[in-house]
Amino acid sequence: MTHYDAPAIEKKWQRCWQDKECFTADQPDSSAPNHKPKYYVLEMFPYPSGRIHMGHVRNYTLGDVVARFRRAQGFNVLHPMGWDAFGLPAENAAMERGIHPGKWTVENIAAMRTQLQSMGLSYDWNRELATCTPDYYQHEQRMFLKFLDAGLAYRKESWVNWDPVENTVLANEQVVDGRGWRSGAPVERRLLSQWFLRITKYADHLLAAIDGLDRWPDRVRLMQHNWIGKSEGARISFHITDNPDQTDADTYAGRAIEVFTTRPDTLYGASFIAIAANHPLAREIATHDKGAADFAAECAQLGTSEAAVETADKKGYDTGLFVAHPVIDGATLPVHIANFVLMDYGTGAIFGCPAHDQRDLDFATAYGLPVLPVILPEDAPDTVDAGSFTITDTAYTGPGKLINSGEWDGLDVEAGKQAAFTTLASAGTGQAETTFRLRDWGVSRQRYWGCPIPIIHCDSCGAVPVPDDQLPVQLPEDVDFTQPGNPLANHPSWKHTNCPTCGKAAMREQDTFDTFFESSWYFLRYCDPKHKNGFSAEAAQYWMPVDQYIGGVEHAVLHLLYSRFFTRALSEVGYLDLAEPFAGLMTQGMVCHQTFQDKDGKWLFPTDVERDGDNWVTRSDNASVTAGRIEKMSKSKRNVVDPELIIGTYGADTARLFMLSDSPPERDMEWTESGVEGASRFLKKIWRLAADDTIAPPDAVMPDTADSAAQDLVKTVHKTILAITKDIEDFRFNRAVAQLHTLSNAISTLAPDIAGSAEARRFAIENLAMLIAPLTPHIAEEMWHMLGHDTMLANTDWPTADPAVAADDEVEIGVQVNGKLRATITLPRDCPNEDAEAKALASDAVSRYLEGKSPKRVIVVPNRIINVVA
Ligand code: ANZ
Ligand code: ZN
Repeated sequence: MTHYDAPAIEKKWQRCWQDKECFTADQPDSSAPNHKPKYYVLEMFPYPSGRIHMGHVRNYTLGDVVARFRRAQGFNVLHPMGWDAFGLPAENAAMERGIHPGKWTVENIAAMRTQLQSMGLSYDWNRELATCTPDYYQHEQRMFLKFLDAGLAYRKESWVNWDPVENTVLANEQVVDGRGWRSGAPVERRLLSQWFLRITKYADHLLAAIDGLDRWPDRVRLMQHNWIGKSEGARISFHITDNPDQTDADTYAGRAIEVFTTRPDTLYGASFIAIAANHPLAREIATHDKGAADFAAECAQLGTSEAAVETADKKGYDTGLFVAHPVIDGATLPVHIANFVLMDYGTGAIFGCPAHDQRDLDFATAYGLPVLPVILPEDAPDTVDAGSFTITDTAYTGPGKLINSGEWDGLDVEAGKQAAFTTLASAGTGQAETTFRLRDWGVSRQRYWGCPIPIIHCDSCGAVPVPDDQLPVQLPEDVDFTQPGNPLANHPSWKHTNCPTCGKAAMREQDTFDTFFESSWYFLRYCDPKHKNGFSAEAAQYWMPVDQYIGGVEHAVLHLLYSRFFTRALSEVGYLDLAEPFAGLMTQGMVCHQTFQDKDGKWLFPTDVERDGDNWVTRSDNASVTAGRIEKMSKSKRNVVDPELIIGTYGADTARLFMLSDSPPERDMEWTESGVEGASRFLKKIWRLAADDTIAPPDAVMPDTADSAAQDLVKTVHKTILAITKDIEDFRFNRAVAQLHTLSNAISTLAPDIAGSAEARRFAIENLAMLIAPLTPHIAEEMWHMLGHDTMLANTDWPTADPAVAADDEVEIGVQVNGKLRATITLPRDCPNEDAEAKALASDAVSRYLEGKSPKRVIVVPNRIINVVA
């Protein structure tokens, strides 16, 4: 070969790695004694959309570097790949193009597998899985039934977003401005009976264990923390009064409205009670009060998402009912139905204290309710007191002293809370309570392309589990996507069956699981992908936890939390014994690209434009182009680059190298043509180094007569090994790339004809191949063979450095005088302390500070620092 022919090289080595099964993980129970420590590296598996994008390229390159590096270091590495294959896009394809979701998915998987394989990723393909196969999902049906037995799954009525035109439930993300994303119809809220997993059972545990996840990004830990959202406060009962002006009051008098609050200290400032529109009391009132019913319908259009509720104008409906204040004798508060109170948080009812809560203040202002401050700010000027302190349009939420609060006056917020607990407890109207923001996980979806929920509904026996010998419940193949609604429900025969308990005609459950169900345990399936129970406890115990998990930060909450729940729940029902699934987590940044628009504002692909001096023009007709911001690659703005095109043009190694060189993995990076060109040039350069026939043959030893420049190169190699090892361990791949550049420069600038040059360069190029192998494995393997090896570099140990050789003979160390750095001096490494002291004192800077006097003391920390006490 006369030049670096990436496509040929890459295909050759991909085939070779596969033939030699270089990346097959050893089973823990294999007969050969296996002393290797295990290392499980996992990238979040892709949804088989049909084509890989640059985000995938980045994600899988990062994982592959770790996998190849750890393998070279002597670990038994598990590095699997599979497909998160259930989900809505397949159903959309079915509706739009009449192709069966299963067929569409299988075709996409095949196409994407080929693309991934062209990247040279070191996966153990024997463990590949696709979650849409009965072979996979049958295990979740069994898991679910075990959860049901253990009380970890249950059925409950719950509110959903309902699209009245499509006749289907919508996920929160499918509700756009209160309308169905596809039909555009105003969304309604409906009460449906759905299955839930009891994640809240572990709320405290999931929260506390975050502290132990010390190899997770702080940002993700915080997000998990907030999502679980532990709130400590009180539950207070407000009793409905018998109000003579109110005709329906009698029906309600004496009944209590339970309220959850984190601020019982503000109880004296309460001016109203607000309940959610779907609170049982509100629903009861709506049955005979048209105004309440209309208001509930209006609220229903808001959708169920917290974000929608947060941003909406505060609106309410006065029920005309009153409750007695639990602490102030004779005082009453009006009861409103309000759009900002959520039914599924706390108790679905609040007491409003407008002075100290912004939402309550907005509400009180809109409806003319009193605003009584009960906390005087800590930093209030002396001239302001309980009598004169007022709140106008901003609630005060900070610390301070209680005012206008009877015997609690003068207490601070914390003491006020304690006083409230005591008063409420002795009156029997309240007690301390902890609430979590985390809710149980609703897993029912009214969709076809998901795992069927293995339940049969019988009029006499209720919800009956499908008996084990009838599992898996498989999806019917012949489904009709032309009718609106859930195809499983529309199927003429599939749903009809007999009750396993009494034998009477019964109906199958027609919902399928949320697709997060599949991704909550796939990492366990990889441990033992053929096992009849999903996975064996032994295999899971051996491989788990995942040592390094890598993926997008968009999964920082739900997927990770559900997986953390699943390992706990599966442990509880006997599958394994493990709490945390992912010991290390790396969340990669986005791949960004400049955006381009034509004169009409239409987005243009980067391949449609070219440079024209300082400007950009269209390739087709030289029309002027506006170059816009650098943004996350997205189809809508067309600022995407097709990985297949890059790999086809430059080769996978170039794509991988550029992905790694630009920025640290957790940061966003910009994809640029010049960056790709640079990576490509570098690879051509190192290929030529290996092709150079002036280097020494294998096993050549450095001659004693070697020139010092040749010896320096050897030293540089040892240093580079140490540095790159550390860089890869620390996920600083961009720094590793910079080190490789330095090394290759050192090699190419060493004069070829000096003594030891040929030997030093052979040593350096061999190590260069080994060090770059995790990053750009194909060219590394090629160089290895060009250098005369017939072993596989993929099976070769990571190079080790001799720290003595790597160490510099001289060190630069700082000299402090009375704690301040005054000078930097160069000393021979490990020189005697007396010499170090003498040289320090002799330096100009130090002698200037000593002014001829001798120092009180000199402390030498060898090779690090010298402290002079004057
Ligand atoms: C009275 C009060 C006075 C409140 C005050 C706050 C400030 P976190 O911290 O998020 O738990 N709340 C309770 N349940 C609610 C629901 N279902 N929908 C909307 N809001 C609800 O917030 C707890 C506070 O949020 C509670 O404390 C309650 O308002 C409100 F000066 O009670 B507070
Ligand atoms: Zn029955």
